[in-house]
Amino acid sequence: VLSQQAPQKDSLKSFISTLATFSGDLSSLTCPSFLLSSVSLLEYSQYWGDHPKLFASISAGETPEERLLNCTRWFISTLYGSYSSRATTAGMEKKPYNPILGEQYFAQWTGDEATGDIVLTAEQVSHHPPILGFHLENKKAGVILEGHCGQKSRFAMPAGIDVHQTGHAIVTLPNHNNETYLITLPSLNIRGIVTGRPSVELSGATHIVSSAGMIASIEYSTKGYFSGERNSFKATLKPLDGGDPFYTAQGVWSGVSNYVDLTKGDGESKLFFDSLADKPVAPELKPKEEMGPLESHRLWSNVTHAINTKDYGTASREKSKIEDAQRVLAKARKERGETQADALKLFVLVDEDADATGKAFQALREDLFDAVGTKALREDEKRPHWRLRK
Ligand code: 0T9
Repeated sequence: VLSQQAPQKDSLKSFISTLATFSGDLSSLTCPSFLLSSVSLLEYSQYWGDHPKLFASISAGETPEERLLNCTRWFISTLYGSYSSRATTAGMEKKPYNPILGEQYFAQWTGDEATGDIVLTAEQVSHHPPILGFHLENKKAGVILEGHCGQKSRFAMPAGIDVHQTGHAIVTLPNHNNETYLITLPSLNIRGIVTGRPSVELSGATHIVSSAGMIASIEYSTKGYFSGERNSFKATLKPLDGGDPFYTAQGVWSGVSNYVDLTKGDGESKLFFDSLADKPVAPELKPKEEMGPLESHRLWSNVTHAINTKDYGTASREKSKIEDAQRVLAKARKERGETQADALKLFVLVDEDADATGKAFQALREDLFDAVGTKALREDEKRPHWRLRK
């Protein structure tokens, strides 16, 4: 059903025909104005922290099995914000701003005595191709999450887009002898473009490999294969040495899921996570006047104001100003013989094995390879990583 007004229908039609010649870089897509969002993609990194209690709970597990279960639950809790919240609240997925190189986003969640605070630092670490770096830390609980992500996309018939995420996330627990978890990022499909109401579905799998020698494999189903519902998943937690699974969890990541402790033998199914009851917690941001010129809200504020007042002419002019200034900077950088990484203020580019986290990553990637084969982390992962500057 084409639910849009006539002018929107026209722009939607021509948009869909341009999709057929789509190059693979989503950031270069020109969308009809009703599909323009007024947030920067860099801000999406805040979904990692939107369940602060579950984030803190990762280190609270008494055994490595329990910590892997808590890590899996926390990860499942981030999916609603990341992949479903925009389509749920705004009615559709919209195209965020393509962050500029070195763009910054800071946020914080203030917890209570027991939970501790989370501090989020994010920076656009590459513009060609677009890659964002993120770092979240709860010092009190002893949970660090860091990683980077980019996207590779292709047009998929009929009028959908398949998105593969490059990059990964790593959880480190300093109070558990630096126990480390490598998390692979799910693939997604953008559906509903023809009807003018794009939304995201997850496909494939996420693997969480822990340095304690165990793995959680989360499989997504778009067709309701597991439960007949949208956004279903099924997770199996087991030792890497081929032993029996110790937990399973399944259900709907944007709704209710349950888990079973297989070591108990009673098969009793308990509540795992209820996304409808346990809503995302919005982080605190500093006032815009106190933000630096590279911080997303301040940087894009003219474009945001224009989009929010539906003044799309001004929006596109203001956006071009930012992009033109970027081209000038990129040219000057090239002339000085500098790389993109030289322009970063918060993160640094390091060799994969430059530090303990990098070495842990390499070991976990080998474990993952042995456990599930090549597809989980592809060759494009064998490249330098970004770390928060010390
Ligand atoms: C990292 C996340 C990522 C970013 C977004 C594909 C997408 C950009 C990348 C992968 C976060 O941790 C998780 C969630 C959603 C992903 C976005 C969904 C989406 O549609 C956009 C792309 C760039 C578009 O905006 C395409 C335009 C579309 C709305 C109309 C066809």
